[in-house]
Amino acid sequence: MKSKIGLGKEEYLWAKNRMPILTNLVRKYSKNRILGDFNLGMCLHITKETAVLVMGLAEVGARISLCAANPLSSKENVSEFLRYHNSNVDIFVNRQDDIDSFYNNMDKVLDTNPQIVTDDGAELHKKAVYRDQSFVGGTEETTSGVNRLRRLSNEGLLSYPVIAVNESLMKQLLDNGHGTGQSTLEGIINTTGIIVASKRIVVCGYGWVGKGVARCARGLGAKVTITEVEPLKAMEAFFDGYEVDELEKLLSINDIFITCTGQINIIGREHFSKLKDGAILCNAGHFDVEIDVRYLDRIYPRHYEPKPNVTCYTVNDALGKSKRIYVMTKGRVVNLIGAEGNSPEVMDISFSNQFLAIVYLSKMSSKLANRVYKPPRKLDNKLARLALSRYKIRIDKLSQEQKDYFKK
Ligand code: RBV
Repeated sequence: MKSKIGLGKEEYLWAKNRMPILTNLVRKYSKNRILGDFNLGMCLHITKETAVLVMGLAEVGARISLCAANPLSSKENVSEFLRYHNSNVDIFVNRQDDIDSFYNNMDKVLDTNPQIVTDDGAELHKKAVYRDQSFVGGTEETTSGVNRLRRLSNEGLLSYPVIAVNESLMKQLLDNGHGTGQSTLEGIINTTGIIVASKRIVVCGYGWVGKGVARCARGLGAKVTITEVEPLKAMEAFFDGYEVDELEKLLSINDIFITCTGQINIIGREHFSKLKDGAILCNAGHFDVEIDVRYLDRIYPRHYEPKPNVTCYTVNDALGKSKRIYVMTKGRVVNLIGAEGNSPEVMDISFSNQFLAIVYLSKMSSKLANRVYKPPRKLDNKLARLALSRYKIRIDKLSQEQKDYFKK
C-alpha cells in the first residue's frame, strides 16, 4: 500500500503537470533565487495546487510557514508530502475541525516573523493586526478576505501594503467565474451522488461565484433561480435567462440551495422550517456564516450524519409536520471539502498571480503605501498572453493603420 506521503507526491505531480504557467515562472526565477532567504507566512487551503505554489516558492529561495485557510479543507496526503519533502517548508496543520488548533496554527505562522504574508480569507492579516505585527507586504486570495482588508484599511489599521490578487481580472474570470462553479457542483455530486438534471436549484448571490455556479447547474440540466439584493445583478441574472425571486417564495419548492454571497445568515432560523422535506443546503462562500448552522446545531442537537460531509436535521414546520433538511460540509466551502477545490488549470492562473505579487512585494514594497492594491491591468494582460500561448491560441494584432485610428 502506498504511504500518505507517496500519495501526496503523486497528487502534487499531477497538479504540477497541469500548472505550466506557474512552473515556467518558477523555472525563470529560480536561476538567481529571486526570493533568496525571504521568509513567507501563508494561510491557504492545503491542496495539491497549493503544494505546487509552495514548492515553487521554496525553489526560488523562500522559506515558508504554511497553515490552513479552513478547518476542514486540508488534504492530508498533500500536507504529509509537504511536511516531509521540503526542509524549507514548515507546515502547521492539525486534526480536522479542531477550531482552537486551527487558530493556534495561524499564531505559529506569525511567530516565525514572516516578511510577506499570503492569506485566503484575511484571518492571518486580522490576527497580525491584533498582534500589532507588520510585514514588508501581504497578498490576499479571495473576495471575503479583500473585503475585510478594505475595512481594516479604511479604519487605518493596515500597517503594510497588500496586493488583492483576487481583484486581478484573470483571477475573477477563471477562478471565481469558472473554477468555483465547477468545483461547487463537483462537491455536491461527489458528496450526495444526486442527479442534478431536473432539480430545482436556488443560487443565492449573482457575483462572480454565483454566476459560475448558476451556469454549471444550468449546464447540468437544473432549473435555476437566483436571489439577489442588488438591482443591477438581479437584472443581469434575469437577462442571462434565470428566474429571479425572493428567497422566501422559493423555500418550499426547491431541492438545493447554494449560498454564494459573502454575507451572514442568508439561510437562517426564519427559513429552515419552511424548506421542503429533503432539501439540501450548501455554501460556496469563503466563511461558514451564510447558512446559520450554529442555530441548527443548538436547536436540533439530535442531528446525525447519514454519510460523510452531510448532516441531517429533522425540523418541524408550522403545522408540526417533521421534515429532514441536509446541510453539506457543515456550511463550509463545499467545493474544497466535498471535492478537491478548483482545478489545477484554474489555480495555475490564481497562483501565478500570487507568485508574481509576492516577487513584486519583495522588491517594491518600500514604494507602496499601507493600503490595498488592485493588481495592474498590465499584469493581467501578461498572464492572459501566457495562458493563451499555453492553450496554443493565437490572436490578431492591430495594424499600424488601426493603431493610428485609435489615437485620433
Ligand atoms: N481555492 N483554492 C483552491 N485547489 O487550492 N481551490 C479554490 C485549490 C481558493 C480560490 O482561489 C478562492 O478564492 C478561495 O479558495 C476561497 O477560499
